[in-house]
Amino acid sequence: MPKIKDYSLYLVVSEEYGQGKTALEIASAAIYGGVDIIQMREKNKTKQELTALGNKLSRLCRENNALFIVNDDPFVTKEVNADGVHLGQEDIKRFRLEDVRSILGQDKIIGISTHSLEQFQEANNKDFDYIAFGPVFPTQTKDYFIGTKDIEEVLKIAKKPVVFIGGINLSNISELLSAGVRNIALIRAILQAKDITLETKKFRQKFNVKRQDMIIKINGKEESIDKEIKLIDLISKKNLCSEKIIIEHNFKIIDKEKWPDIILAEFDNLEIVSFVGGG
Ligand code: TZP
Ligand code: MG
Repeated sequence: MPKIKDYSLYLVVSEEYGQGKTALEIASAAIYGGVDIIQMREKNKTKQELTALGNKLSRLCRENNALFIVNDDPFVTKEVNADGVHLGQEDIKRFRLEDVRSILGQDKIIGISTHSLEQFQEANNKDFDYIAFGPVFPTQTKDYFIGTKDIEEVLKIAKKPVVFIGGINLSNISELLSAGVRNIALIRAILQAKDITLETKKFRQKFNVKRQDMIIKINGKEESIDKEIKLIDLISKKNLCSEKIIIEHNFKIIDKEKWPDIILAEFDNLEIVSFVGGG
């Protein structure tokens, strides 16, 4: 199963473009608006600052069912228990992909930036979990852009999710979507918006597909979880010890043997009671 779902809205957060807002403020406003993935891309922070911020962003994303990716550094990624790392072309000269994989393990996401069809082809044959391709449009971050001419070929040959990036805004996103693009990464179009939540919602609406998650209540609190997830899979995703919990689904206690049969639906009510002890 790909670790990045189709129609992901991916926000790259750098305080330097945030017009005075902190990374945490930006990320929470964007998550509230419907962003699926947050990347911490802070080029001017010390390792200590990155770890402190990374821990907070990691928790925020986990609590809100968003993925959290750390730019540049697999060690910080591991330390803050992020979902993955994003590497640039320069980073893969510093780190061997095999080493990054063994630092992070199979379950974590390793993404890579590519800036040409050749780089894309190379990355496509390696152990990356997603590939960013761009800049597709002019952007202040880079002094060049690739344009949209290679998008068709990229999508045709892609063996993993592709995230398009660079100069994407509400006016040009439709061109990408009609070309078959599924995942979009943004910096300025969201960071420089007055109302980050509202702007994110506008991008989300452009996808014109429902989010692939739904709201259910767990112990009285609303949570966003994967659509049509099985109860048993939710339990393992939450790292709950099945020996030490009792589950009430829509006000009925469910026997453990029945957990694999229950598919959760929007607005379901779950009570998960943990107990300690045992023999
Ligand atoms: N890599 C390719 S383009 C880019 C990066 C990090 C910057 C994208 O920023 P913006 O503001 O969305 O153009
Ligand atoms: Mg980098």
